[in-house]
Formats: sequence, structure tokens, C-alpha cells
Amino acid sequence: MLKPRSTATRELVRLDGLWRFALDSDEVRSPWGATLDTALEAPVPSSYNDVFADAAIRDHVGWVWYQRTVRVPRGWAGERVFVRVDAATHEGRVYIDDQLVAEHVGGYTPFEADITDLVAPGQEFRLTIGVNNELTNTTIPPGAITVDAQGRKKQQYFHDFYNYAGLARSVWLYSAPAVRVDDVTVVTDVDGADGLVRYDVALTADADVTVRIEDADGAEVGVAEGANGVVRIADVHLWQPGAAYLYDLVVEVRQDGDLVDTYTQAVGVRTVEVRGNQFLINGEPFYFTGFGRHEDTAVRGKGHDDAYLVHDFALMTWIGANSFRTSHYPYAEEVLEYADRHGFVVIDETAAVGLNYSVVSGFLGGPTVPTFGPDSVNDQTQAAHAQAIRELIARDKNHPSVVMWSIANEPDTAVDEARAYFEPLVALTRELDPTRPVTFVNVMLAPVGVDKVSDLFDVLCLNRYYGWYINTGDLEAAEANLEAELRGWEQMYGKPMLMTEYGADTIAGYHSVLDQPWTEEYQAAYLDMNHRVFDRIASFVGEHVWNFADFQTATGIIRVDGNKKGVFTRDRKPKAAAHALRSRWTAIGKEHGQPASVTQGAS
Ligand code: GCB
Repeated sequence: MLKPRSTATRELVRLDGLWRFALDSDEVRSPWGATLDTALEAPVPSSYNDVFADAAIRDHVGWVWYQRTVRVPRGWAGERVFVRVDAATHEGRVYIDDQLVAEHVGGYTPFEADITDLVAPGQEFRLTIGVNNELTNTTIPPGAITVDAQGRKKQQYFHDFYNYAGLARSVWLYSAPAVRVDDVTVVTDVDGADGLVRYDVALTADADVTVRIEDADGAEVGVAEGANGVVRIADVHLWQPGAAYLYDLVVEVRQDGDLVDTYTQAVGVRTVEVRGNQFLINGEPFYFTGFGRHEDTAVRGKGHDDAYLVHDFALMTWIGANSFRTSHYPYAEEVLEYADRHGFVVIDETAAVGLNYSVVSGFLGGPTVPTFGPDSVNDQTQAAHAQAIRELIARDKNHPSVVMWSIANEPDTAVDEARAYFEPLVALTRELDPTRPVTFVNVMLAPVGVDKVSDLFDVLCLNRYYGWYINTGDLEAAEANLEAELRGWEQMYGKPMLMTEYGADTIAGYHSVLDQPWTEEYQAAYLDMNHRVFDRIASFVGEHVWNFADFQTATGIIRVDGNKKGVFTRDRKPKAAAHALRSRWTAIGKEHGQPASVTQGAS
């Protein structure tokens, strides 16, 4: 799905700002037919939960309504007009005045509607967006809704981050011609010193297509005719981890010789391959250093913010991280574009987190039902999961930074049903993108020998908390157990292995000379212990600490104002472990000839 862009034939208006806002109730039903009667204004983009000082809003379960008026630029006569919502978490409905024009389920991928026939250039219309935050056993991620004795709806969910909701990313109005580029797919390869760019352009109607490739200075380095083909770039400048280089693929659509549409797609030429126990980028072994992260900041929750975007990447660069995982959902497209421009490597994950009712019943005090079953993860959940994979790949397939798809975090893979559930999803992922390795993230409750699905995937991604959830405070026992388990995986599969989560909750400013969990010293010692083990395992291809920064969770008996496993605090101050990681990762970066970041200018 194309990101809206301003080109010679397309215009773009960002609809961010303060919108009228109300919780759904009998009084505000059908707000789309009239101006929403409310005193509240909510910022877009932002989650709504923490911006008001009101528990009823923070804990609301169900629909909320956002509304504003929008004027269509008067120069758009003759163009198609679209509304695009980058994310409505978890379900969205878009109304133009009283007309429903789009419905979408899935809180982290975009959707849009062609509203040309309902609006007029130069005129205003009322734009209302309903957003629903409910999670059930058939949504991705799953959850359960209960109604308490007082008749209040309660949302339970099976993942360890706050169920922030609302319009957390931008909303756009854009114009595009009727005969236009509908989609572009790019796959790159290398042939000796040359780069090959295979492209496929989908059009809304028959037309002539020219594709030109321009280098970073704007010089044309390749050209092709036709809706699909291959462009050869002589003496290609590769996109490398830590040394990004982007070409522009300029698509031009003509009818009877006249230019009717043009769209520009950034392209990084690079290859990704799993060979034996290695993860290769451009044919060279790559070692991941970095984090599992969250889109999470104070007040705005999951709201996208460019200042935090730049700051978080600056901190990742400072610490020597070369990569991250979009745990546990697709991040804003701005994040991936930034990674593309600055040479960060991304493991791109769907929102399939919490497909594990044994974790729920064990840790989170939830229902004691089997994960897979008619009332838990069922065929409908699987269909929603398949759709989440489709939408992730449709959105992110052209990002050079994305080197692997992670289709789930910590599902229950200890039971036989997991195989029937995952086999078709892996096949679907490979069919949609035969070029990138596919993984899922394994939970410690499904260790080697118990897990039923790892053979289906290309890379072993493990989340392990030896020294935290087990062997708490005993790093000696943790070290022995961790090593034994990793050797077991290595022996059984011989695949590249990545620690996608290891971490210890740490209260910034809490210190001890003893190995005391929750102290800054313990976090550093815990990470150090893990690193000793990783360095002894030949199949190890990377380490992502959990987590980049402290983040908000539901309140419970194991969480005090959120999860504290951040190497940075929620306001991005380093804990002691940050300095230790910096020494290690900058040394690893040098060994692999990888600068942590690059400085190719932003576009
Ligand atoms: C995990 C989950 C992550 C949690 C983390 C923890 O395994 O994947 O979402 O936040 O553990 O800190 O418990």
C-alpha cells in the first residue's frame, strides 16, 4: 500500500492538530450526522488515554469519536480525493458527513477511502473518525472483555504493554489522478558490481509506464519501460547496515504521451540471506545489536512524535545499536523511513502478541483455557492474523531496512495445535514475500524439544530471562541454564539464533554493591552474563536487549508504573547498563566494520 506523497501529480494535506473528541455514549450517538457536542479536544496524532486527567477516558472500553471540519483545496478539481488514516487502534470507521466510507480492523496499519464523490474542491466537509479499542479472542492482538457487577466493561489483554488507543498516527487528505500508480513492489539483487532492481507497478487503468532510477545526487542511473521489469544499476552503491544509500525509483505514467501520474519510491539495493547458521546482508555475516522497543512516551502514549523519533535513533546511535525489532506491532512508517535513510536494520513484527493463554493464566492471572480452541485462538483469530501479515507486508515490503518478518511474539508453541495454526501463516508470508527470512519469537515456556514449530522458520528468535524470571538474582545458575538451553537449540536446528529479548527490571537510581535485582548494577551484571554466554555460541547472530526504554503497562502486582526493563528511562535518561552496552556494541560494530549510523541527509 503506497504511502501518500507529494509529487508533480499528487498533493497532500496533513490533518493533524486538535480534533473534537468524545467517548461514545447515548448522548453522542451518531455524531457524524452533526457537529459533535463536546467540550473535549484531543490531539492527533496521540493516544487519548493519558492526555486528559480522567480515569473514565483512560480506562474507557469501546468507541470514541474524533471530528473536525476539512476544506478540500480548491485546486483539486478533476482529481480523486482520498482520506488516509495511518493508524486507528484497534478498529476505525471513517465518516464523511453522515456517510460511512471506510471500516478497518487492526490498530497499526493504514487504511483509506476514495471520497471524491462526497466532497467538492474549495468546500468544507465534516470528517468523523470512530475508534474502538476492544480486543477479543478473534482480534490481533487478542484480549477478553468482561462486565463487572456494576455493569462496567473491563478490557483484559494478554500482552505486557498498555492498551493505548486512538489516532496515534497522522490522518491525511490527498489527491491523486484517476489513472494512477496503485502500488509499487521493488525487489533488489546484486550481480557482480551491478545492482538489479526488479519492479512491478500496479495501475488503476491501462497506461504506459516509464521507470527511472536516480542516484542520491539526482543523476539518472537506469531506465526501463513497462509496468514491470528489471533495471540494472552499473557499479551500484549498496544500502549497507550503518551506511545507508538510497536511490529514487521514479514511476511515470503516460496516456497518449501525456504525463498523468508520477510517484517516487525510495530504493536501497541490498540482499538478505540465511545460509547455514549465518544471517547475511549483502553476502556478509551480520550481527544484530540493539533492542526490542515500544512506541511509548509519557502523555502521548503510542502517539507518533518526530522529536522522539530523532532522539531515540540518536540514542541508539550513541549506544552502538545497529538494529531493532518493531516489538510488538508495526511501527509508524516514519520510523521505517528513518531507518532506511540512516542504515538501521529492522525486524518487522505483526501485532500478534499474547497468543498464549498459558502465560496469561500463569503470570497475568487470566483465564485457564487452552490457547487454541473455539473460545480462544480459533479460525477467526487465524484469519485476522493472516490479514495482519498481509497488511504488514503490503505496507513495508519496499523498505531496505526491513530484513526479516516476525509473524508473532511468544505464541503458545508448546502444544501440537500451534503447528496447524502456524503452517499456513508461514506459507502465506513466504508467498507474499519470497525474499525475506521469516521468524517468530519463541517464549521460554516452549524451550527446545518442547516447541513444535521452529523448524518452519528461518531464524531462531528467543526471549529468555534467566537471572530475572527464573534464577532471579542468581547469575551463576542463570549462566549455566542459559548456555545449556542455547546449546540445545544450536544442536537441534543449526540455524542462526538471535536473542530477541533479555532484560531485568531496573529502578533508575537504585543501587547496591550486592547482586540485587532491580538495581542498576544488577541490570549491567545480568546483561554481561548473557553476553558471556552469547559469545560462546557459534550460531549466535545477534542480541536485542529488552527494552530500549521503560514503558507503560496495565497496572498489576508485577508492574509499578510500567515495565522497567529499559536501558533508558521512559524520559530517555541512561541507566548504568547503557554505558556498558555502549562499550560492547561499539566494539562489535568496529569488528564488523559497521558504523552505528549514517548521515545521508533526510529527504
Ligand atoms: C516478554 C514479552 C514482553 C514483555 C517482557 C517482560 O517476554 O515479549 O512483551 O514486556 O517479556 O518484561 O516481561
